Amino acid sequence: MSGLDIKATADFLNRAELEKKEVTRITIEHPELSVKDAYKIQEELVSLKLQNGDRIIGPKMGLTSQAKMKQMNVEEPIYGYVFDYMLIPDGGTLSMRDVIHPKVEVEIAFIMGKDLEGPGVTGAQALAATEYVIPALEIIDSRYENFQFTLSDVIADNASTSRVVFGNRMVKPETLELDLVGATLSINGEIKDLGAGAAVVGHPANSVAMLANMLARKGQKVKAGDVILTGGITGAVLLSVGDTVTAKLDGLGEIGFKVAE
Ligand code: 0L1
Ligand code: MG
Repeated sequence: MSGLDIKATADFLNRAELEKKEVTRITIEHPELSVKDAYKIQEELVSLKLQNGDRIIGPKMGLTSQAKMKQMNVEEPIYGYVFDYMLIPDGGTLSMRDVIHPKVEVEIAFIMGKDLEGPGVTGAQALAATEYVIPALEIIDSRYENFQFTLSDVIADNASTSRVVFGNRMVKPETLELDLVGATLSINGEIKDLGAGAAVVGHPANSVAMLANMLARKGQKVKAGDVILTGGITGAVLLSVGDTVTAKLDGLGEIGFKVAE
């Protein structure tokens, strides 16, 4: 790739996140940035965080809805990583000082009981390797100006991952029809969006299978103990100071957080 320094770009994006400062997207200066090189930048960014002592909670899948895939003109979702410093307890507070222009979406997270190694992993195999499912709220926060990016930009930026609220109620996956799980996303008591598990590539377990198959391309796997965000059931809604966010999911319960200065 002409003239783009992978390590320097990862450092640039990591600083933007740490300093809560929006930056010009990479592809303005480097329109040639490929998906493959974007994942190399993401890998460097993950290494920087690990060197800093941050711990991976698990991978996350993004762009898993028909709407987001169409908007980005892609046929495959993307992945990034959730770190321990990103966790907000259920009922806790997101400080606007820690983020740039956050949005929230409702998701189902999978807690893996067994390793899952691609290629060729199916949704049924992913489900069989899952110990529990839990409700989640993902707060995405692109580091790019105006939340605008190309596919390569957003991959390099760790798929906009910023904060996560996990519910404490763990449910065995076989007790629910996860594609039929309905969810609402309310802000200050008003429903802003709703959806069903099927919004996530037909079934949230398909998302985990796709993740295993994508990781296999670089010799990696989904690991027992990983907590995986499978993708948005609802659309992502912009947050403001003073918001009280609540998600209700059929059979998984209610979770939420507040947004403060
Ligand atoms: O979790 C997601 O689906 C976000 C993926 C990146 C795209 C975005 O920031 O909307
Ligand atoms: Mg998400």
